Amino acid sequence: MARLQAKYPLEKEYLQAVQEVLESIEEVYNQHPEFEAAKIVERMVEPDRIFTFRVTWLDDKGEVQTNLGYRIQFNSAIGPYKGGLRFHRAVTPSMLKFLGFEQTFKNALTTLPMGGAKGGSDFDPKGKSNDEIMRFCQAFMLELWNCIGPDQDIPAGDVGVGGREIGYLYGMYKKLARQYNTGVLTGKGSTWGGSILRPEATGFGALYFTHHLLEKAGIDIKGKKVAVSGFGNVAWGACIKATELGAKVVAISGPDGVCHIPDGITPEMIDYMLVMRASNRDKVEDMATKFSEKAKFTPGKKSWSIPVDIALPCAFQNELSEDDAKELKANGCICCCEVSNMGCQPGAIHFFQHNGILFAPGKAVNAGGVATSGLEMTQNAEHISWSGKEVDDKLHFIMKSIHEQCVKFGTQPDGHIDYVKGANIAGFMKVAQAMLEQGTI
Ligand code: 2IT
Repeated sequence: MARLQAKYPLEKEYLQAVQEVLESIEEVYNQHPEFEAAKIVERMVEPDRIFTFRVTWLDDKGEVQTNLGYRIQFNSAIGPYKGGLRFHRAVTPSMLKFLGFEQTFKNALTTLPMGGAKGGSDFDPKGKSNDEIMRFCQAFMLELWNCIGPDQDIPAGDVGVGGREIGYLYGMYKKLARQYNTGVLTGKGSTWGGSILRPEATGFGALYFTHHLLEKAGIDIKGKKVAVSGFGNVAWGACIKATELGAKVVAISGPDGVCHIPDGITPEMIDYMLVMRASNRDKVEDMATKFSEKAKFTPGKKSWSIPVDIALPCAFQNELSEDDAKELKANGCICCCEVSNMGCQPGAIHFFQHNGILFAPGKAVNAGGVATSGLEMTQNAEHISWSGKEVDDKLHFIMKSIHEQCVKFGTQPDGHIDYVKGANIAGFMKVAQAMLEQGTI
């Protein structure tokens, strides 16, 4: 850690992600001198390679705009590089390095053969027209297409990249590569190679995981009040499944504030989340404007200020602070499952773990998204598409297996389950073993 801190002093998120994993695996690592001899950790913390490129495009006024694009191919020990693309104004190499590092362990947990990668751009979708989004995606792919392939590196969506963006990216890829190659991107439309349930998969998987975690603790999810943050793709899927399992989602949020929905979110409101995202306005207040009798908007507040049993951060890294964790606890919260990548600050995790609140980390909870991307790749390779039930059954099985891996590697001598340790050790052991078997490369 000291060496990495000296080398990358400004890469805060990257250092935070690495620190958490190294702390978790220290004990196990020291029991394996062969890992130490092969310098597995020193190799694992550095990406295999980073592509950085300029993306120049024309906005609706005909003015030239320039952004930076990145693809970080982090680790390919257990499969081709796999991970999403994030379009957000705050994207930096540090952010994508943390995400690529996390992705490597998450993908290992899915039981599927996928390595880790992440990419994206500092392009800000907020306020952009549909045409601008399309021109940006095309310009981005003009640089990226040569670095990716169905057996090489398979991008997908993340914050700011959903089905619409994947469509524009794929259209341009196909034109440049002159091959249909559906398996080069996941999250595609269902009529042209996309998997049924991929849009819902991250949220559905997160709720399957939460259900298993609560069940293990002897708690029924039915009737529980849930706070979700964000209103994007992940929050949307989480709201659908939470409601289906009999829980009540009473809060969603945005950069502008929180919407309190005392009687629980309705199917109409869940559908409206999609409209809100497509508008690129980035305002959760729109929900309260549309459903003024059911939802009350408070500017500047987070979902964690609403009294709930279960907190599900679904938006961005470090969105839940130690103070938020304390407020949740004071209001009776019993469980926090991180759905966003690294959604909780280290102080919040520490507080949850030492104050009897069940906590599970993003790389386990949200792995259903990339797992279903893996299922999409399989369908593409076989040139078939599975039914919704087939995909859902497989997703459920995978989430159950991830939960079991966490329990296996995270059960402490006193019997309590440390899900952070469990997820990190399970993911690490698989990648480390594969690296060892493939020699010094
Ligand atoms: O963080 C993630 O796992 C994703 N954004 C999904 C990645 C993928 O390849 O589906």
